[in-house]
Amino acid sequence: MPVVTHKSVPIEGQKPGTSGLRKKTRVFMAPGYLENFVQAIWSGIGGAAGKTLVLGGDGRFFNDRAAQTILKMAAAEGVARVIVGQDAILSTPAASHIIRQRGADGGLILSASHNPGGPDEDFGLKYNTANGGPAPEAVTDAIWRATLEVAAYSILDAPDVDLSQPGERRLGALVVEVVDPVEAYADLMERLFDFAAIRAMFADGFRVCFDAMHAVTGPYAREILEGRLGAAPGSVINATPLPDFGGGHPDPNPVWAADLVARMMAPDAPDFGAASDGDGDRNMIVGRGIYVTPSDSLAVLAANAHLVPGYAAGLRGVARSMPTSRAVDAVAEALGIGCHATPTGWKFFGNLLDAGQVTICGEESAGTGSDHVREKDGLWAVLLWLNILAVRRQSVAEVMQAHWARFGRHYYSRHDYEAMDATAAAQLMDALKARLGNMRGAEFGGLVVATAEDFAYHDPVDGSVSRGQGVQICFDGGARVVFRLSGTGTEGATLRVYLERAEADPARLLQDPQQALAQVISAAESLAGIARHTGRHAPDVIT
Ligand code: VG1
Ligand code: CO
Repeated sequence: MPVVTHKSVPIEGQKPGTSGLRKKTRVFMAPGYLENFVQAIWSGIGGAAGKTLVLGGDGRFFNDRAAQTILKMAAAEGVARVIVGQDAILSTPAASHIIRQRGADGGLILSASHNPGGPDEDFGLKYNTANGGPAPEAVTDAIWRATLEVAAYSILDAPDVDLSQPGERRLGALVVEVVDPVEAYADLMERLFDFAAIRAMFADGFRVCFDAMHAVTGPYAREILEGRLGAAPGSVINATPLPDFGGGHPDPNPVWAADLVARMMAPDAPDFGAASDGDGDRNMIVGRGIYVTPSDSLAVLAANAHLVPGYAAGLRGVARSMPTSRAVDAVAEALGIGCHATPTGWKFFGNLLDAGQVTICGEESAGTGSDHVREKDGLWAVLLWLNILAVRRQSVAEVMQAHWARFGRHYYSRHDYEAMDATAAAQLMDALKARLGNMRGAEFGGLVVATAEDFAYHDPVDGSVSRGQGVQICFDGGARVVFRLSGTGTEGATLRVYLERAEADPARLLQDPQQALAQVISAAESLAGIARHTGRHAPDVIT
């Protein structure tokens, strides 16, 4: 079969970083565009000839076509073996696991995560390295530079490979190994958690509702929760992955998973509710009558992980992204273990996990994970919660109240202003940064600034420094606000405002979070002048 060379289409705009390249699907579908990025990946990783790679995605529109293109380009490049999920499906954590388990050189993951899918929505591609985690900045920068130089790409002129059944196929000299996307991952979960205890809890009548949001975790949750753990049939809803995720955003938060939250607040609610995102790396946890913020969930998991077989030896340390609430810091302090604050994005946890400095990490955006893979992992968090509940024999609400009574409560919320004019958003951030030096001691909405900084991260493992990771303003008394621009949107700019206030008074642990944060919210507005800069008077999404 001949290798042919075509002209590629240059990639313009935002530099692909943390989450790879995310663009409108039609942009990716333009002839030569996806191919430019794939050719740049080969070049950015120092050539892929002779290597073993993992390939799979979240099943969104164009997933199947993109996988065929990548396989034919891998064959032209001289890649030795590609391990690909059946029908080109792999959740992000499952792909991370297979890279590690099989000792692969890396992997290509087709996903735009929580962004909607379809011909007029979003598509994405990212590269993970041999440790199973998102490529570090040195690699993503090399790939980005290569995109600017690639003028042509090579592809094998061959018919599509049949990915519908497990087994080995050949594409020229390339071995295409099609694997069951769920099995190895489900086996890993079975090694980490006490499946017998969770099974017994389900057998006792414990009811769970898992909303797969028509995204990739459907088959995983069905096999693990209903299959291996014996949860009642129908416990997993929206379980069939659809190319457009049924028209919604596969983003597990109270806005996009409103149906699940409503079900959990109803009188006949199940005991436990959860949802996951497009590519299966995030999670939302809801108890009967109680929504658990991702920051609180991270803290509860860190405080209770020792109850579970995979973490019985205790935690080496924990890490959170800087905007994530400091609830987990309080747990780390009580446990006497280290607590790291990293920039937003999972790749920064990789070095700490590889160096054995942390065991559990998480982000306020509903990503939690551990050293079992090098990605955040939605179903893992759900199973860890279920195992903890099976051991503690308490409801989610009881676990939360006990946690707050012991560690205090960190009221927390994120306000997102989406699809804003990119220039206005940049001006808002620049104006804030210009004033950071004079903020100390100044009063905003009744709160006095204690520290104000443009967050820079000094990686304790490799010494690298990442600057400009968000404006963090802490007030006297412990309240905090963080401003940053999203790096994953595909339209205009998204401003994220993260708001936090710690409460230790036992009589004030059960307030409505938006009310408990009212003063911090008004301080944020007077600090940044969001309405003045952008004309927006309220956020689009509150989580
Ligand atoms: C968002 C979240 C961030 C997360 C990233 C990728 O980034 O805030 O915490 O790591 O998405 O998650 P941003 O730059 O839009 O704030 V996913 O589930 O896309 O892999
Ligand atoms: Co995701």
